[in-house]
Amino acid sequence: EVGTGRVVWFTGLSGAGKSTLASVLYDELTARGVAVELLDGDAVRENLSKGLGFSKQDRDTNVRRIAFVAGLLARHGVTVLVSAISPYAETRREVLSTLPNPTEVFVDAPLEVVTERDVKGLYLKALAGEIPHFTGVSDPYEAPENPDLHLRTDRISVEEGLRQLLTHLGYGA
Ligand code: GGZ
Repeated sequence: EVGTGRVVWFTGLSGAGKSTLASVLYDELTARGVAVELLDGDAVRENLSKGLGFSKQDRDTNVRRIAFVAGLLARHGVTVLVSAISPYAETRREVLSTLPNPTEVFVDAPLEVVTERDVKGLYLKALAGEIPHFTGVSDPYEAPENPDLHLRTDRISVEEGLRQLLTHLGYGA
């Protein structure tokens, strides 16, 4: 292997705070001079996974593509932050097992909380039946049973989440 990269994989419901936490971690690591890259669900689906939908097969394809790219980067010393719902436990387990130095971060807020937040108005639409296969509403989310880090974003601030991430990853506060 070349370099000492790693993959930090954020999983959780839409609106739980994956992108927010990945983004503040990205900024902090960048400020510390770490070579870091962010593979965020939205950007990935606009580019690498354009045309994929939300069936189990398409979500698994999306997750496997992300893991493939994350692995290439990590093996060249990059710290890769992945933010994707990645709802299927078995698929996460499978792809994480192929990645160097994987960390699974469960970004967790109860469905009532993310529905209440509804940053993008998607839950309102999903609950009205306007978005089929919406994770947590009409499609499964299989929570990690043993995540490396479990962040309850309804109980802790973004700053506290960042602090726990940095500590867990060995960067101190
Ligand atoms: C879940 C959906 C759906 C459905 C569109 N189910 O909060 P967002 O808006 O910005 O992020 C969600 C994103 C999910 O893409 P991922 O690539 O992370 O999902 S997966 O890992 O399962 O492949 C949400 C939006 O797309 N979105 N339709 N039906 N989220």
